[in-house]
Amino acid sequence: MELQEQLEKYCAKEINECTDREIYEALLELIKDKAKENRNKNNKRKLYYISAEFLIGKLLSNNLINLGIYDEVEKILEQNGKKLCVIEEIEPEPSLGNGGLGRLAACFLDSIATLSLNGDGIGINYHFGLFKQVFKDKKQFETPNPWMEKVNFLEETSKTYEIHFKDRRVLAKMYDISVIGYEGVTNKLHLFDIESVDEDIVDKTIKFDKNEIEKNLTLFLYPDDSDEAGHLLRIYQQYFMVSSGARLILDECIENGCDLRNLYKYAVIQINDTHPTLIIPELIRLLMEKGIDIDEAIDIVSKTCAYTNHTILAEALEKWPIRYLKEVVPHLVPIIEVLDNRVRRKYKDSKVFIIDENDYVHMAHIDIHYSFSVNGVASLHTDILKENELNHFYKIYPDKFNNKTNGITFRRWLLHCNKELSKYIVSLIGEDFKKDEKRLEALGKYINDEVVLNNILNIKMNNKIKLKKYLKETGNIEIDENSIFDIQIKRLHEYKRQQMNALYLIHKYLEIKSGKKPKTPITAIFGAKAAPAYVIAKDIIHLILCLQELINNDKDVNPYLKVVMVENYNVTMAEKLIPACDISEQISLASKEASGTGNMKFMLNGAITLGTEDGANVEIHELVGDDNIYIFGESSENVIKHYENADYKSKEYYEKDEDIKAAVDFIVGKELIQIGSRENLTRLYNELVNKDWFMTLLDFKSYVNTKENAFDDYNDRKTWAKKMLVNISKAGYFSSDRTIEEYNRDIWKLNGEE
Ligand code: 26V
Repeated sequence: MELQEQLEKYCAKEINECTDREIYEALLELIKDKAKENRNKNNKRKLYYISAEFLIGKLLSNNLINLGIYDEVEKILEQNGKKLCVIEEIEPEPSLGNGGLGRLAACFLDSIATLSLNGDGIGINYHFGLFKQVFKDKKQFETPNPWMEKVNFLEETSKTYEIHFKDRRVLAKMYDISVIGYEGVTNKLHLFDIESVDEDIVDKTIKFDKNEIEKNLTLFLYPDDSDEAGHLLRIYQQYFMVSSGARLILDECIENGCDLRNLYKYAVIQINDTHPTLIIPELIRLLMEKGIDIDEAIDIVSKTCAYTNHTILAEALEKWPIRYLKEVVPHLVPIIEVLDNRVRRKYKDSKVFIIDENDYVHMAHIDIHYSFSVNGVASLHTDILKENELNHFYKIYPDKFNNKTNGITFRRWLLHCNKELSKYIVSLIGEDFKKDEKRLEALGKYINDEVVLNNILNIKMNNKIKLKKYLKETGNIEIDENSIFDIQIKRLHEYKRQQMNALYLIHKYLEIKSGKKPKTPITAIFGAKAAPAYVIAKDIIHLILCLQELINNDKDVNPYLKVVMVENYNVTMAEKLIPACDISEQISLASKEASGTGNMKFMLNGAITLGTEDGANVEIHELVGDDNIYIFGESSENVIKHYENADYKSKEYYEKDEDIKAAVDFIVGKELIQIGSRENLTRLYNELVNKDWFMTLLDFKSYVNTKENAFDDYNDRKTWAKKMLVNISKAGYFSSDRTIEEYNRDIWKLNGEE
C-alpha cells in the first residue's frame, strides 16, 4: 500500500480534513506498526543496557527519519495543506533523564539498533519526567512535567513480575518503546511501571508524600532526595528496576534454551553508572533460588556485568547506609555482606572495601569488583580514574579498565535538527556519511572553496534567523542574528562554571559602560536547570536572570550585549539552539567534566569550542588542532595538585586583580541588588570570595583573554568559516555508532566469543 493510503487508513478520513493532533496520532500509530516489521533476532549474545535514565526526547520525527519516510510524509502532508514541523510541536517531550548520562543512553539505543545489534534498554516508566522549570521573580521554580498522553509511544505488554520489598509487594508491568534504527533493526526500550501510581498526589510544585510507595514508586524521575524518605524512595526505585530487569533477562535466557549456568554466553549487562548496581546482588540471589551455589552464582554474574563510570565528583558517587538497604531490601543484605567479606579476605586496603567503617555501602565498589569491565567515558576521564580516583582498584584489576569515548547520534543531532546543513553535506559528499561518519572528513577538500565556505556561513545565518523567530514567538525575546551567538547549555552545576560566564558578562558590561565597545555585538545564551535542592546553583540562575534584566534594558549596552536565559531547557530546546550557535561554551574546571556530549553536538553543527582541556574537549582539540578551537585555563594535573595541596585560595585572586574584584563586587553592587535578591546575591558573592570550590577565579583571566580572541577572529568571516568546516569534518569520531562499535568489539562481543 502506498504511504498516503496507509496514513489515510490511520486517519480514518481525508488528511486535509484532519486536525494536526489527529494527524500526529495517526503518524504515531503508523510508526508503531511499521516498527513491528523489523524486530531484531541477530547476534549470538544479547546486550541489556540498564539505566535509571533514558532521556529520549521527542520521537516522532526521528522515527520517521530512521524509517526512511520523513521526506515522503512531509510531502504528503504538504499536498494536503499541513506542515510536519507544526505537527512535531504537538508531541510532549519525554524528559526521562537529568542530562548527559540519560541522553547518552538514548543515543546508544539509536546506534545499537542502527548497527543491527541485539540490544534492549531496561529502565523505569516515570510518569513525570525531569521537572518543568518556571522562572518567577528571576528565580527557578519547579512544576510537574507529565508526558504520557492517551496516545503515546508506549506499548503495553503482558509481562508482569511481582517485586518483593521488606514490607510490601508490588506488581511490575512492562511497557515497551520501539527503538527504530536508521536503516537497521528495531530493538526495545523496556520500561517498568506499577498500576497503582497516583498522579493526583502531586501538588502544583513537585512535592508529594514520599512514604506512599504504592502510589509514588514510578511517579517521578529522581525525586528530590534531600531527606531520608527521598533516599529510601530512590532505593525502592532502583531495586524495582533491577529486580524486574533481572527477571526479564533470566526469562529470556531460558526461553532461548540457555542453561542459567551459561548466562554470560547469552547475555551481557551494561550497568549505566551506579543506579542499577543492585542488579549484581539481585541476580546472584535469583540464581541461588534456582539451585546454583553462591560461589558459582557470583562467578556467573561477574562474567555477565560490565560497568560504566560517568563522574569522579565525590558527591555524585552513590553510597547508601546499610540500614536503608535493610529497611527496603533486607534479602540483598546478606549477599552484599558476602561480597564485602570476599574483598576483605583478599585485600587489606580499606579503600576497596564495599562496606566502609561507617556502614555505608559503596555502590561503585560492588560494580568494580564484580564486573568484568570498568570503563570511563573520555580518554582524560579514564586516565584520571586509573591514576587518581580509582587507582586502588586499577592496581588490582588493570585489565578491567578501558576507555570508551562518548558519542552522539548523528540522526538526531544533524539529520533531524539541522536539515539544511545535512542536505548541503549530502550535496557535497553524498549520503554515505549518515552511516559511516568518518566520511565527513571528505569535506576537508573544500577548505579553500569560497562557494562552500559562503554556503556554510549562510546556513548558519538561516539557523540563527530561525532561532530568532522561535524565541520571539514563544518568549517574546528579541535577538539580533548579526550578533555572535555564544551559547552555554547544560545542567547548572558549579563545576560547569556558568558563574564564570556570568562574571564575563559583568566584565563586558563594565567595559561597554566605560566606552570600550565590542566590534560585533554579542548574544550570550544560557539554558540550565538546577537541582531543586542545590542552593548555590539556584543563586547562579538568579544572577544570570538579574544580568539579563539589567543588560537588556540598558540602552548604552544593549546594542552590543544581550543576555538570554531560556526557560525550561530540554532536549527539544537543544535541538533548536545548537544549529544556531557560533561559540560553544565548554568551560568546566579541568578534570571535573567526565566527557560532555553537548560539546560534540555543537562541533558537528559548525560551532567553535571555547573550552578547557577537560573531558572530550581534549579529544576535540587533538582532532581539530590549535587553530580551530579556543582553549584556556589550568590543566587537569595542576587542578588535581591544587586539591591535593589544598593551596587554592580564591580570595588571593580576588584581592590581587582589579578586573576580578570589580566583576565579583558587582554581584552585590547597587545595580543588581536593586533588581535582585540581596540574600541570593550575597550568598553567591561569599561563596566566590571565600570558597570557590571549582576555582572560577583561577581561570577567569585566561577565559576573558581567550574569549576576546575568539570574538576578534569571528570578524574574519572566511577564516571563521574554515574553522567551522574543519570542526564539522572532524566530528565523525564523535558518532555514537563509533562508540557502540567499540563497546561491542571490546566488551559485549555480541557475535560470539566468550
Ligand atoms: C550527579 C550529581 C548528583 C548529586 C549532585 C551533584 C552531581 C553532580 C554530577 C552528577 C553527574 C552524574 C552522572 C552524569 O550525569 N555524568 C555525566 O555523564 C555524561 C555521559 O557520560 C558525561 O558526558 C558528563 O560529562 C557527565 O557529567
